[in-house]
Amino acid sequence: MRNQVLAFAFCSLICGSTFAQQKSPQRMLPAEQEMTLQYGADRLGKRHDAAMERFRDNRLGAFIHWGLYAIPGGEWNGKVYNGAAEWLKSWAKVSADEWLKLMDQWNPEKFDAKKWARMAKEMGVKYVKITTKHHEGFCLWPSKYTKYTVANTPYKKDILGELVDAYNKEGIDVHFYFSVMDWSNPDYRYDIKTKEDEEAFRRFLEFTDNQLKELATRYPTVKDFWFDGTWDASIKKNGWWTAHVERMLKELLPGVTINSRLRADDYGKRHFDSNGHLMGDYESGYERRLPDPVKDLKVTKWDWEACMTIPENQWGYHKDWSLSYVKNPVEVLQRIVHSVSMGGNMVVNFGPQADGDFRPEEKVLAEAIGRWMKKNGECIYGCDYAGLEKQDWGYYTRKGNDVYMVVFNLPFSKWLTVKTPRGLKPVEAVTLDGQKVKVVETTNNEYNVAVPEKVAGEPFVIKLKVETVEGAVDKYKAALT
Ligand code: H79
Repeated sequence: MRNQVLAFAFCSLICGSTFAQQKSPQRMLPAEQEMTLQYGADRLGKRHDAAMERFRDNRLGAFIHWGLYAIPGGEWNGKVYNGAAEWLKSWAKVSADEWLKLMDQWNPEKFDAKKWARMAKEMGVKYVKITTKHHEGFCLWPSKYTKYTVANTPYKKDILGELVDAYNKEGIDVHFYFSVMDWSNPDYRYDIKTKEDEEAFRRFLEFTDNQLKELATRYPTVKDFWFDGTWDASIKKNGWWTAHVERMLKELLPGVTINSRLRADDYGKRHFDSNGHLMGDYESGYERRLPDPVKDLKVTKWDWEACMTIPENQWGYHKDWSLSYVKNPVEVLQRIVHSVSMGGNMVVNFGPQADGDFRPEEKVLAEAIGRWMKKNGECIYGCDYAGLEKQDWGYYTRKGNDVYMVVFNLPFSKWLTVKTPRGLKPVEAVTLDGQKVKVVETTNNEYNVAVPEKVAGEPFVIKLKVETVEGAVDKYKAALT
């Protein structure tokens, strides 16, 4: 201890103020003081290649959580657990052997990949993220590296393969969810404390590499890998491996996108490296929550994707949704629009039943979202952060000179306030069903946009054509000085 204190005092003397910064790798350092990292971000700023543009323009996706957990649906030995259904093995303290016996009951007789793909198409999602393997370790594809796969169930068939084909035929991109943490593999470690742990975990990482290579080569149309279960100390101590996986997949599948959650750097810093730069291609930390539309505008600097459940916290099928609040279609829409308004994507989760069908509540929700997207999808697909100050009536999204006002709250005044940055002027406003809407300038860079005469009893959209005025001065602000 005394030596450490001395070392600290000595280092403080010679390094001066930079020492404090270097000691804390969490902090964003000025460029000239950045630490050298072998496994940090390999790029600064957003990717702009065609595959990434497509990822971004898609904007709306669906998550599918389907695994053995769908069979008990949150209930074990007569007790219903309200924790996430896909974590039931953990809540009910079931051994891996006992849990994996559920494979004998895996026989989803109503499963029809084409129906799933049609449902996604009708909902207006442009991509689907499928759990190839969740924490339990059960694989939806016939992996040759483990016996815990669909091939060894009464159903036998390659579910993942059927889904990839069916979604692709509908023009829907397929993304693979993959949990690194694997409760079925005895070589998995939560931490590395002994030589034996080190050896076991090395075998585990090799097994994981093999499964990932297998997925990439069996299903080469996959567009994205979304990693989960990467928070344990064992993985944080092996940041090199997460960088290696990103590189390996990108070599096998040019254009593939990878989420930040996979990554840890040389110091075990996750998502953002020790210099504060995003690792992977997009930030994936917004799970069941969203950035604040006023305070968190920093997120518009990078790509990001949020995901959310329909009840409070159920990803896999749970038999009793009455145990928590279930979002209605407008609440789901609001989260979709909120994400796009801040330059992000939104993925809405579905947890299919063990029989291969979707629960009625999910079908109703998918249809409602689909109906709205058919009318209003123009304000979602290919849209981005608009750069206008948030107003209480709803959200802005933007595509070039089209600014979309997505109205969720009708003001008593019947006017929607719009404040534009200096030099940006609205020239025309129309609803998406073609009604012309009045715009009145109330003061410099502030406008009142009329609530259209006919509005349906649901969120509606006004398209504001804007024009950039060269050399404009902010007269109002100037007058204050
Ligand atoms: O697949 C869905 C969830 O099952 C998974 N991600 C989504 C997409 C997920 N599982 N857990 N989490 C997300 C959050 C992590 C919680 C943890 Fe813990 C905190 C892991 C370790 C500490 C809770 C407490 C679980 C174990 C201890």
